[in-house]
Amino acid sequence: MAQFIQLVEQHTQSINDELLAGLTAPQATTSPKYLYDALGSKLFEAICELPEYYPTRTEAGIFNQHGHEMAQAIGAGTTLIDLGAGNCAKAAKLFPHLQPAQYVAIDISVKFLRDSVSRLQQQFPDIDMVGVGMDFSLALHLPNNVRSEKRLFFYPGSSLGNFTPDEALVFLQQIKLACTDGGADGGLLIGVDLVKENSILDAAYDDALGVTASFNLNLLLHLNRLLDADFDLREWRHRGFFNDKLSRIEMHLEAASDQTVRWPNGVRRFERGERIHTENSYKYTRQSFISLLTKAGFGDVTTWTDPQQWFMVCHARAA
Ligand code: AVJ
Repeated sequence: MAQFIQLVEQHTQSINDELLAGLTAPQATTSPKYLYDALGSKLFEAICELPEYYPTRTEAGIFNQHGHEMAQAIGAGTTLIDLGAGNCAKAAKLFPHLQPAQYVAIDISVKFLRDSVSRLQQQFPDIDMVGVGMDFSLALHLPNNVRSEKRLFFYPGSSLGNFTPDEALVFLQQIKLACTDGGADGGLLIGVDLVKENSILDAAYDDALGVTASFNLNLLLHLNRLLDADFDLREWRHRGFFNDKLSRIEMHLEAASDQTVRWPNGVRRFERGERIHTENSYKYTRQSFISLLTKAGFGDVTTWTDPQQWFMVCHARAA
């Protein structure tokens, strides 16, 4: 049986404070982590199937094409630490190549993760598995049953893009520290979405079927539940586009009418056209990302990409 550890669930009070501060700021914002309630995680899985959303498919192609080389660079017997494991499918595909000694799946969406890990454990009964429910964006403190030898942090999907480049640097520095604390031979295997033609980026975050719109709007359902608020979803529109000055996708929810949203300890008036900024997704060039890794203290970087160079997978050593 896979072990499951639930680390410090964020207190209701601090969730409320964080949301209140964000929603009542002149430019309203919410952290992208609130996109992932149980339904949000499912909608994100659906996004990954969309024709316009190239990252998942392109990254999978890179792993299929180069998984063997990656395994050669990394070596067997790692402690594979999956950051934002979700349905654990990406890591599971690497198991035959990597043959990890232990698989540690970390995700904020606790119920979803619990189901994924127990299903995976049945499929791979011989791999020691640990599920950890935690918000690793706050701090990367791992439970002590996580092996310290040969830690390989696996951060696919270009999720690092949710951080600003400054925050990303701090986060990579934390990974680098967690690689080297105790054990040796640590490293990082990370997926990075690359800068490309604007129209391709725009479509990937505003698909014709409207799944990304649903994913974004579902945040309001989640807020209604968390805060006991009264957001009316029909009065909001999805916006998703590439901001090329800042090299990032921005997602917003835009008020379709003047309205007032209320919850027990707060109220916010929105004018028609006013937006809640719900997510950023930064895009890198190969060079800008390698220099970020180097600044964070990683070395010996190997990169793999697809023929169109839309996406990149990097391995780097903490040494
Ligand atoms: C999970 C953060 C990698 O930025 O592409 C997908 C989230 N948002 N469509 C991304 C997302 C809208 C995704 N990450």
